Amino acid sequence: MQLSKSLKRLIYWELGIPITLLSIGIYHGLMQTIYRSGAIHESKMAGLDYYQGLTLHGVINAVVLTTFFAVAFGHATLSFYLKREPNKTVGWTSFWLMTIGTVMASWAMLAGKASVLYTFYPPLKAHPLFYLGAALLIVGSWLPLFDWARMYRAWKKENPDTKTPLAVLGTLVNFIIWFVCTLAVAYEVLVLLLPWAMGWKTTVNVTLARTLFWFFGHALVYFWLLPAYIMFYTMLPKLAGGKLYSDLAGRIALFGFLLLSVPVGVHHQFGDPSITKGVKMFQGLLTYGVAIPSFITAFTLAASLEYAGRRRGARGLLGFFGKLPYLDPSRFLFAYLIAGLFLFIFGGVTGIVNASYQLNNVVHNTAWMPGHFHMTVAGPVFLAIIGMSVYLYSKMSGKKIFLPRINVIVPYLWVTGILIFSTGLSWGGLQGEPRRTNLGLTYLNPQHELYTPEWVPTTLMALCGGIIMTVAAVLFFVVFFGTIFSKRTEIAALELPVSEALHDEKRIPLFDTFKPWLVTMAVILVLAYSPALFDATRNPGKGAPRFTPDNPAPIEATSAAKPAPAAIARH
Ligand code: HEM
Ligand SMILES: [Cu+2]
Repeated sequence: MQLSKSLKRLIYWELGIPITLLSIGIYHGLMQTIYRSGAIHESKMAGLDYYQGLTLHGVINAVVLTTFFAVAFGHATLSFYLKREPNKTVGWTSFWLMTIGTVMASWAMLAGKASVLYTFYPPLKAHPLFYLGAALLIVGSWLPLFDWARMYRAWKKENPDTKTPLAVLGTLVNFIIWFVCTLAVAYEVLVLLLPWAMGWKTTVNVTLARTLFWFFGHALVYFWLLPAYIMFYTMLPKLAGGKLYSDLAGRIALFGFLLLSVPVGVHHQFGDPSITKGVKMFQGLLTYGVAIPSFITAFTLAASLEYAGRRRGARGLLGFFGKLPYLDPSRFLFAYLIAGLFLFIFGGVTGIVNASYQLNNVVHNTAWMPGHFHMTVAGPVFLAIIGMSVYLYSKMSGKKIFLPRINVIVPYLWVTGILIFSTGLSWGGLQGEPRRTNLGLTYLNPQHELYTPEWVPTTLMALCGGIIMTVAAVLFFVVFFGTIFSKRTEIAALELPVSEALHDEKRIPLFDTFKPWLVTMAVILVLAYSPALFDATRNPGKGAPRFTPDNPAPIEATSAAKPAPAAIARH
């Protein structure tokens, strides 16, 4: 399909900006493994301190990259499947809001005025421009949904009896989840944090802020994942040389995510004393509910891959694994997707541990956590994002992939790195190694009284994995920018691999409409979140102290010459 120049340019920028910023994110990832291993005993390097770097790492990799990509990918899938283009004014307005927001927040982080990590929990306080930037990024990412909904309704009118293409359904579900969950964080940022950061309000209800953050924060995880799921369902079977085992399974899974992505955020607050245990229990159970669409996906994809392998001549129970196109440079997207899926097995298993109300106590705030989520967000999500970015760019620009053989091994190198890295972190976590800590200053400094030799092998392992991941990322940058700077040699067109369904069930109206699902979603949300918000407001604990925008220490502490709670709260 041919796209207009304006839309092409929009998608290129939305892919190119975050991948350029990613270089900062990756650099800090490597630095964190170095600081933590005790190879250096410094609080800062190249003018950026540990928490500044960790904030940049989390915000760029997990928020900026994923949001820009989801919007770009949404434009591509809707245009491709509905055979019409989004409104360019809306598209560019959204782009500029997101870009200006990113520039504002990046300035605050690089200037050292927003070292609050990507969760920005009070009483850690950032410069007002950080909060404003985050709000603009979010509002910018909302706009396309309204335009896509308009495109979808127009398409539906012309095709009342055709099933909505799965990729379109997935994109709409994803952005509905995103819209609903970001309402809470927009409220947190604009009503609670910004006035407090400006010095207009004396305090913030910390528990309420955290509860609103996690209303958003778990759904954010699905916002990261759904573009990858769309690729798994609609592209992977085709790339493997087969068909999607069941189209209906994909629809059921997507609506399952719509219902269950948001009302589970309290599972990040099992340790928060203000929230009562009934609420934690209920949301903990709902969390296990999310396992249902996840398992539907796992079985459907496994069956689709088996079908592909058998078509390619595989025999025996598991012979199909040997027949898939792992190293075919012309189908490199398969490599990115399958490598991510493989990591996701471990990401899912470790996630079940986190979701358990009881076991969570063992791993909470330890290195186990980054061990887990580098196998999810830095696993299937990240690999799908970078693989699809270079794929889309190459197709839409008509430029051949630069170094195609290197490109196809990048995902496997990344997986090798992550497996070593995450094993180190998870192992350390089980021995109490904390996350969000520059261990080299104390626990991994032999000169320090807190020196903890048990964490030497675990952090060294994470360092080795981190080096391999960095090499993979650098190779990816070479491929991506090499492709951008090469000459056009082919016809430029937006083309996506499209999987046919093996079982193309007839259209069931319930799975082709949003209304009943949205109503059910609202009911579950009210049930799960009214008691949580009630707890957070009735029983808030101590509020965050008052700050002025220019000083990271609270006013009371400065006047009484006490250490800043902000510095303590990080640890
Ligand atoms: C070379 C690649 C990477 C390395 C070596 C790396 C390393 C690390 C390490 C060691 C931490 C934990 C630091 C601490 O808790 O003290 C961390 C945190 C984190 N990483 Fe990565 N990472 C890499 C890539 C990525 C990617 C691609 C993503 C997401 C797409 C990502 C997302 C995150 C997030 C969200 C955190 C949590 C930040 C926080 O606790 O506030 N990382 N990373
Ligand atoms: Cu969660």
